[in-house]
This record gives sequence, structure tokens and C-alpha cells, in this order.
Amino acid sequence: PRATLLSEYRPFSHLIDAVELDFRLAPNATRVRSRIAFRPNPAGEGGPLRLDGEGLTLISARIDGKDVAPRILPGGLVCEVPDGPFTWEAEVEIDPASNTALEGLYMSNGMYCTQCEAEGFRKITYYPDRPDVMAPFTVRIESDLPVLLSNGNPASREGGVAEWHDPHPKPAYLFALVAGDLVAHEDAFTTMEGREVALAVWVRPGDEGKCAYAMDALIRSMRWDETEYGRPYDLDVFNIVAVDDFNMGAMENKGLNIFNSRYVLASPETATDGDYGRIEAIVAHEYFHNWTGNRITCRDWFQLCLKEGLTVFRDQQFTGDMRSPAVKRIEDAHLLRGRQFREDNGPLAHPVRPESYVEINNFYTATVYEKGAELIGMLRRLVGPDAYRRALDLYFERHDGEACTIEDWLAVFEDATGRDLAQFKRWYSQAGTPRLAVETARDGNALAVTFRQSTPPTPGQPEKRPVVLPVALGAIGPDGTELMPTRVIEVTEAEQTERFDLPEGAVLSILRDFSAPVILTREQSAQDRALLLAHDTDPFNKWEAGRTLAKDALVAMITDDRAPDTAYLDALAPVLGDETLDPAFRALVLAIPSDDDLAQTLASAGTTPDPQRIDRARHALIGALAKHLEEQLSGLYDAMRIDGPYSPDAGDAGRRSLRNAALLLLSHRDEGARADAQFEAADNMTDELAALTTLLRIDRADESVARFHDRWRDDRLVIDKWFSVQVMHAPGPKAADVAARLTEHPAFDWKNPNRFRAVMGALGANHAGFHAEGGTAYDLLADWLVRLDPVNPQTTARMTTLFETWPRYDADRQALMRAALERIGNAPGLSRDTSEMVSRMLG
Ligand code: B3K
Ligand code: ZN
Repeated sequence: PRATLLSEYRPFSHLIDAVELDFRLAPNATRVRSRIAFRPNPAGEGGPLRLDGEGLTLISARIDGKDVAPRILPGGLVCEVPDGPFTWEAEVEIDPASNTALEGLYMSNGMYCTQCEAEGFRKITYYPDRPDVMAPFTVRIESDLPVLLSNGNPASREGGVAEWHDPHPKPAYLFALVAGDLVAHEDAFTTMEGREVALAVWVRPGDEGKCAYAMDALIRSMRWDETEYGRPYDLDVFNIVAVDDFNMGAMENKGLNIFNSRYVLASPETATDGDYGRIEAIVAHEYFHNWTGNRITCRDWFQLCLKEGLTVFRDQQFTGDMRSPAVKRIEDAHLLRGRQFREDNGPLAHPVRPESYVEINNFYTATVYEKGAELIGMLRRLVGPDAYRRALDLYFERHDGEACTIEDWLAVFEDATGRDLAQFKRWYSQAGTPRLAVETARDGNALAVTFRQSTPPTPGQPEKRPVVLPVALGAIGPDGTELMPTRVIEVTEAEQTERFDLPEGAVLSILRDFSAPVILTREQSAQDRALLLAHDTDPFNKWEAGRTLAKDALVAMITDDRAPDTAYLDALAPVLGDETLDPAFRALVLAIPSDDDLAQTLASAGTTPDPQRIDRARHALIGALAKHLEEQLSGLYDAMRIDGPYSPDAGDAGRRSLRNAALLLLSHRDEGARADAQFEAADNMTDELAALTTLLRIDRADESVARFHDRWRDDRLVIDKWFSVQVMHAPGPKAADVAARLTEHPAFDWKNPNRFRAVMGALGANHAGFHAEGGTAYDLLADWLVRLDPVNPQTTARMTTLFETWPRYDADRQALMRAALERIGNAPGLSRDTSEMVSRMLG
């Protein structure tokens, strides 16, 4: 299939004044009638009307009331049309019950729902399915099902018919329809403009007790967007619907957000602190899209980061405000390194604004989302918070109701601040993670700091140019006092030297708050790192110092068979015991770098990672840590205990994460005694699952695994966890067997994306297991991807990325992983989605 190119963008031939849709729902034969008022687009190039359409049976088509016979093509139709305005009417038939791809209109447990982004609307009716065609929609739904929902405000409800009207012009990707036997958890919100909004979270009967947290997160998001961005809600209702079969997290359809049920449903017994946090963040994210995405949308899909990068940045700010900004920043930077750096340093590297795609669904990536959010954060840091807010105000004022580009976005910043962003714009077009090397030279009190930036080549981009790097830095004295508070240096050249007046012994703290998404390389002594771990005033770099010490210790253990570095172990103790520090922060300090993180670190330093050695070294460090800090950990385990009812708030969640981090380490000393007791006594899923995970890690979990299943067999979301943890924490050589055995389990409903990911995603996340000798895990994954592809191309294509790291490994593993990819690539009738991914990975 041909690639779509950014350079080939042309406006659509027509504009749309109004859309009316009429659905008569039936599982295998739903009829959709459309009535669309078109008029020529003055900016268009004229010509016939071309509408997108896929898998539709056309029943009839009329223009201005007269039958027409459009030419049906693969992917759409073409029709001669009058020169002026006209009304298009069509009727099509579709088959939602057979739609396993979960794109367009499909069924999940007897309920109808839609997923249209990016190009699913064309599976519902013939339409210009592109984001720059915006129109107000009126939707009529006919069905016996009790709850019938669509976008906008309810207009009428009579007998088996509901009508909805959405006054805000929108692109088709934001269309949504839901019909089912659902119950609502209701609330209300009054906007800053005095609008009364009826809120509802719709779920299957029986789940209504698990909606309170999502509703609470929604209300807090609505308030926050008003106070922080001045953005009120703009309809009389806001509905959220939870569905079990969903390809991703959630979808921001106007006034009718549709969510994967795992990001809505929560109770203390069934959801972990991590689940609560993700629910809060995703509810906020989808809600924030109402302004950044819906009111102002994207001109074309190349501009995806315009809405996604900005909305991720906004949800990160929100979580920081609701919880701890420091902890949130560390978690986000950690996630960026784990997912986005991995992507950016492999065969799938692409710019934040790609310039070509075969299947756009393959570009909903960590680069577009998370690196896209980092670009917003850098802009904010460069112009300052007040100018950022002014620029955003101008963006909303200038572009409300429009479909925009990155050029529009940057122009707003240039106009609001007077800054030239020409060089900054490279961040949007240049793929790859910049390396920033720092060297210092001293002359008395004058400290010269030289920054050298370079970005390695990525597919299709051999040469890279310097980008704008806001580098936040400060300095700490040898006694731990702050010598230089944070200042931001703008590194714009390939090589640039800055001078500071700092006495002998001062230790620089560079890239505070992770101020740019780069890999910082720097020689620094273990003593200096320990000093920063103990005294840095910047929480990110305090954590980073501990992390670098841990990594250095691990790399020495892996490459030189060294014993665990006691300097690292000693440096941790005072931080763990510092009661002025947030327990959530201390838990992050206690976390050991993951196997994948170490593999990436070794690979980018030019060493071929050996998964078994990495796993052994990591285990040895954990053992040493547990032994060295046993008394302190035991004290923490007792001190962090919470008496009283469970609350998902950040304070309690932080205590549980520190306590459970201690539990995991202590299990290497007590043979799981504490974990056994905790598994029995737990009154919440966070503690129960942490205990189970701990027992799995020391390979003493057989009984608890069985008990957990018996306890939770009727709860889908908890059973997903049951599948996942067994594979994720299986000892390396056993992981593929455990996964294979679980795929035989009667509850392995592989067409459900959550369940499929629970097993196969966990296999990919078990580094030693996935890369175990002989490649059985690669083969198992490949077999299942070949099987899933005809059923659900989108989820299949997404999961092929588990192979994206193949170039890192030794020749044997490379050959095995490539062979697995080739086998997937050669599957007959392979989807466009998966074949694009496989060919990009094989290069
Ligand atoms: N915009 C949707 C993602 C759609 C993915 C399409 N394959 C969710 C979000 O980013 O909020
Ligand atoms: Zn989004």
C-alpha cells in the first residue's frame, strides 16, 4: 500500500454545513442513513466528490433527492456533483457483531459502541473521514436497548428512539455512539460560566459501585482546566462509558468519552494504587482533549502531536498538582526513557511529527505522545510560565473551531513572546534522542562547562543538526549546602561552553527536573554522586544520582563480574531513613533499574547486553541490598503500615509503595514469611498483588496463585492481573512455558485485547524470559500475533513492537528475532497495520 505524505496535504473539495445520521441498530445488519449538506470549499481544488468508506454495503445514494450511482472504489466512492451546494443522502448496511477489529461500530458483551479515531468512521458510512472536515452532527438512534447515547446534548427520547445534537462542529473521528443495557453513576458540575452539566459514568449492571473514583477525577479535572487554563466545559452533559473490549486506553469523543473498563472501574479490593493513578490521569487526559483536540483539532494526522503532546503535558501537570510534582516528574522521565528512548534508539524511530505513514494507527506512539509532551514542557521552560499561559490564551482565542498545524502552534508562541522558534522547530522533525556530553575545566574559581550535543542517525535521517536544549543546572558544595540555585542554560550549538564562578569542590547538578529529553553522559565520581543523592535540592537529580550509582554498580557487576558496590548500599541508607522525604520518593530511590533499562544502557555504551547476566547481576544486587539494609527495611516495613480504611490518595499510596518495595527486598531474607502473611491479611488489591508478586519473584507462589484465582475468578480485570503477574515474574527460563500454559486456560479469551496483552505483553516485559536461550518466547509471541492479526490488526501491530529492540542483542538472538518477524511478515493476508510495522523493523 502507498504511503501518505505530509507534503501531499490538500484541503478537501467541499465543506459541510450539517450532518444528520440515522441508525437502526441490529447486530448483523445495522442500517445507517446519512444526510449531509455539502458546499464547495473555496480553498479546495474542485472535482468530483470523493468519500471514504470501508466494508460498507451501499443500499442507496441520492443528491438533492435524485438517485445517483457513485463509482465504488477500494476504500471509498467517487460521485459527480453539482457545482454549488447540495445534499447527499445515503443508506448503508454494516455488521457490528462481526467487527472484531474494534474499529468503527462494534459490539462488546451485547453493547454497541464505536471507536473512530483515527479512520474508523469510514466503516460506519461514506464520509470525508479526515480531521480538517468539521461539521455539527445530529444523530438519531433506533434500538430496543435501554440506553442510547451519542455526542452533544440529548434532543429527544421517545419509545425506542433517541436523538442527540452536537452544536460544536467536529471531525468524524470524534463521533461516538453507544447503545446497551447500562447503569449510570451520576453527578453534576457547575462551570465557571454557570452552566449546569449533568455527569454520568455508564457501566454494566453490577459495576456501578466502582465508578466513584473516575467521577471524582472527572470533577477535579473540570475544575482544574478552569483554574489553570481558563477553559470551561461547553455542553449540558458529559458522559463516560466503560467497555471491556477496547484497543487502547480511552477516547475523547465529544461529550461521550469511551473508556477501556480498566481505566474506569475501581474499588479498593480490586484496583491497585497504580490503577487509581492511571484512572485519574486518563480521565483527565480525555477530558482535557475537549479543548486541546476537540475545539481545536488537527489539520491532518501528521499533526497528531498537536493534540496528544499538549494533552499529555496537561494531564501530567494535573497529576503533579493533585499528587506530588516531584514524584510525577520522576515517573514521567522514567517512562519516557523506558518507552520513548527505546523507540527512538531502534528501527521504529520517527519524528514527533512524522512525514509519512502507511497506517496512521501505528503512529500513536511514545514519541508522538510522551516526547511530544516533553516538547511542550521545554517550550514552557524556555518562555516561562506566564508567557506560556499568554501563548495558550492566544492559541484558544485564535484557533477555536479550527483544524491546526504545528506551524500554527509555534506561531502563537512566537507572537505571544517575540521569540524566534525556528531552531526549536527541529524537535518536531528530527528523530532520535540527543546525547549531551558535559566536561568541566577549572581555573581557580572559574569553572568552564562544555556541552557537546549530537544525535545518532535514525532510519531515513543520517545527518542531525543541533537542537535547542534548556539545561537546568545548579551546584552543591562539599558540605551539602546549595552553592548555586537552579538556572536554565540554553544550549543551541553543537559545542558550547558556559562559565560559572564556583569554588573548588562544588558539585554540579545538571539537567535538573529532567529539563530536556536527552541522554546525559558525564564522568562523575561515585563520591560526587553520593553527595547529590544526599543533598541535591532538586528531587529529580537527587533520585537520578542514586539511580546512576545503581546503574554503575550493575554495569560493573555485569561486565566485570564485580561484587555489589558497598558505596551504593551505604549511600542509600540515609535517604531511606530520611523522614522529611516523601515515602513515594523514597520508594522510587529504592527501585533497582530494570533489566530492559540496563540492556539499553549497555547497548548505547557499545556493549552487547546478555539478558541472563543482566538478570543475575540484578538479583545479586537485590540480595546484597536486602542483606545490607535488612534492619532498616524491616523497620520501614513496620513503620509504613497503614491502619484504618484504604484510601487511594497519594500520601497513603506512597506509604504502601515504600512498604511493598521493602517487602520485596525482605523476601530475600525471610523466605517470603512477611509476603505470605500480607497476602492473607490484605484488605486491598495493592497489598494483595504486591504480596503475590513478591512470592512469584522468589518462586514460592504456587499456592497463592491458585488462591488468588479462586478468590477473583468472576472479576475480569483482576483476572487480567492474575494472568499478567505469573508471566511477568516467572523466572526467566520458565516464562515462555508459563505463558504457553496460560494460553490454554479456559479464561484466556484472546480476542479481548486486555487479556491478550495481559499474557503476551507480560511475556515481552519479562526481559530474561523473553530473551531466554533458544527463542521459544519469540516463537510463541510470533505464533499468537499471526493468529490475532486477521481478527484485530491494530492490537497485533502494536504488540509487534515487543521485537523492536532486536538490533541490541547478540547475533544468535538477532537471527531468532528477525526470523520471528519474518514469519509474521510472511503470514498470508497480513494486515496493512502489521505489515508496515514488520517492514519498518526489518529495515
Ligand atoms: N485519541 C485517543 C487515541 C486514539 C488511538 C487510535 N488508534 C486517545 C487519547 O490519546 O486520548
Ligand atoms: Zn490523547
